[in-house]
Amino acid sequence: MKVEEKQFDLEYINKYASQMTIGNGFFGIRGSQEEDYRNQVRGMFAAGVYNRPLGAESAELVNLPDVIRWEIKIDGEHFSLETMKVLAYERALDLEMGELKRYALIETAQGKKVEVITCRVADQNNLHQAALKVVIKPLTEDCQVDVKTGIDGQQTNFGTQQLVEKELRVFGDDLISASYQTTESKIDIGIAAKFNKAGVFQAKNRRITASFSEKIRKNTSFTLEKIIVLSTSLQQTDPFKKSIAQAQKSVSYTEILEQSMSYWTDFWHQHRITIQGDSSFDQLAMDFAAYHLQIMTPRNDPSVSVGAKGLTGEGYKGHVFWDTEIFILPFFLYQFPEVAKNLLLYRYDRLEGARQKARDYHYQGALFPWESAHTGQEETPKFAALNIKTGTRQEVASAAAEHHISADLAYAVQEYVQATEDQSFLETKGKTLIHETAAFWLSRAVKVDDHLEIHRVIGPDEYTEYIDNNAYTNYLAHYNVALAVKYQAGDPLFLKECQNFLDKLYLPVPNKEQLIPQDDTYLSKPVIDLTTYKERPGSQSILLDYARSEVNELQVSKQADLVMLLYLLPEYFSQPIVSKNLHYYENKTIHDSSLSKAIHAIEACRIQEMEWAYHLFQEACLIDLGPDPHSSDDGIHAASLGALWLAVIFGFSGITVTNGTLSISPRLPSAWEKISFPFIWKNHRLLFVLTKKQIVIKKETKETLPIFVNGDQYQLEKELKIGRASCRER
Ligand code: IFM
Repeated sequence: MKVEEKQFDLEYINKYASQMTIGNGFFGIRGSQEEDYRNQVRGMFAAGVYNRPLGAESAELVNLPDVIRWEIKIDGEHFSLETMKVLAYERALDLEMGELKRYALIETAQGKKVEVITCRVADQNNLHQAALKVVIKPLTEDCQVDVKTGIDGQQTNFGTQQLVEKELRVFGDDLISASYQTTESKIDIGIAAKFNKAGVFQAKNRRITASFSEKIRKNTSFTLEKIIVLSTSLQQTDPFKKSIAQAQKSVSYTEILEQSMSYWTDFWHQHRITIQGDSSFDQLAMDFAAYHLQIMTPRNDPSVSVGAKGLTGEGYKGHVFWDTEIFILPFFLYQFPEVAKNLLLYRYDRLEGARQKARDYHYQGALFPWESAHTGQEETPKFAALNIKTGTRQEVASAAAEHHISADLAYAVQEYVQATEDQSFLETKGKTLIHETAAFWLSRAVKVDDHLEIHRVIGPDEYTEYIDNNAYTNYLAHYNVALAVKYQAGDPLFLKECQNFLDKLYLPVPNKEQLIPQDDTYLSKPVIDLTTYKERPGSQSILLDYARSEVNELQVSKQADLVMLLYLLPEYFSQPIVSKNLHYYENKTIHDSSLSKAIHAIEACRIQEMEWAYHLFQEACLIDLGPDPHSSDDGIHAASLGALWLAVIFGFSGITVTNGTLSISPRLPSAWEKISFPFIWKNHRLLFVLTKKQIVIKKETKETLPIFVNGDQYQLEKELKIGRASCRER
């Protein structure tokens, strides 16, 4: 269970930094190299620490002061993987231990061979803490070692300074500390670092450093440990004092590593999807996804949510999208239901921002921001990057028109309530979320003759802007309003209006070719050959040949849109319709968003095109783990990692959860012998073990649980074993 970097390559430096992030849902520290290299982007982020810098139109997840830089000199020569002779090199993020470790054997200019090992680990119990270590061992001759490290407030978000330095202090000869405040959001940050040796301190230009010098004899080691404590005023009063107090009683690197190992051992034991089959890469991809989902998501803090890059980079300014509720939340819902609830509470607590946005656009109810940060107000930048040829900026229309997010949240509330039967949440918060979002749709629809339509929206496919009757949006809006009726979320007059909406809203149905139109005009637009663009998914290379406005007039989808609808509401569409539409829309979809391929894979599973499904799944696995050197430079693709989990559970394992009922109908790809995974459903912890010949479902609780297997209903007591006869062979 390791993500490995076999050789140092500057071209991949930022991709590995994102992949090899350590963290614990409270903070993330990018897996950057300890030394400075050209174009390397360092990063430490804490959930919810956003700031809107002066003159900026939206808040950014603050790139906090750097703590991981080690400036190492051996006999006065700067340690560098670029300039020194490297005899051996290996770096790996060990997912079983949560530790990132680098081994380098170098030869100095004087011909001395020296081992340099650096490692770091995030504390999983005390979430404010991380541990770092460097071990330097001369193998051939004695040498002089100098190491400098510290807390570096010169760190910026791509040049934008977010923090004001308040105080720098040292304590004794082994503790340095720094206090900062974000410039606009006024969040206080305290960072302290405790060493296992006495250092010489210096503070200059927003940096506080500690230097250590020793003469090291051949075959003995210089070992320096640095325990970091990070506190913020979001959780604690006087975070500066708290970080110092905690650092003063901090423990050793080994102790933090041991508790991290024990945490991850338990995590893998309780929550791992295990795949036995031809390719060990599939298992690695699933472990990578689960590891990142776990470190990107706050464990017990409803005041923060998950950004599109988790806590691994500055991409999308750390903003929260529909990615969280539709792609990431299900992993938590079926593994850690309390965490899923917290993600919904984050939205509930920002209802006022959503109400305000609805009012601003002259609608009723709650229109959630397309991009959200700490306040709950809309954070989507109004314009994309400057086109340096034309000097113009393309408008980002998502805030104004990508309204499906409100229905997506209502959908997630229903998923949560269905899986947990948490009546208390439904009564106190869920119904309000459903009511407010339904009220938005009532005001959003327009009357056309005797029916209602929804005009000028952007569906999930962001290449088609301001279109009418996007099927995804209309169906999800309908679903949202139907939930209001189901739960009687409103007074009789409101419920009557809801019923009228449900009766009158136009829902696109299959045409005579069995195609559901993605929107009113999509199917009448010209079709172009997408082969070259589909060969480079995620690159948006079509925009080099066509202007956005031209793409808008073609049958070209950026990402799963109609197929997303098929995925979310499987009970609405028959297999032949799914098949026809999946084939059609796959040919029109470039997959320029990472939220796409895994969803198409799930639908391919549902029509039992297993080789195709597996191919799409494997391609989705490559989004962060593939050979493209820059695909994840500014952070991993959080929703895509969530979608991989969805693909295994709702695609290959064939789980469906509709109308409060759990069903399974597995269809393993030929490359897999067996998969097993835990799944929490209505407070029962289930364990599924699936092979091509047998389905085994186990549970520990006493009460009987009804479950559908391959269409037949069973009563699950302790264990259910269903053999070959009722397993569909594929
Ligand atoms: O939310 C997504 C959107 O669907 C496509 N563009 C990227 C966003 C953040 O991941």
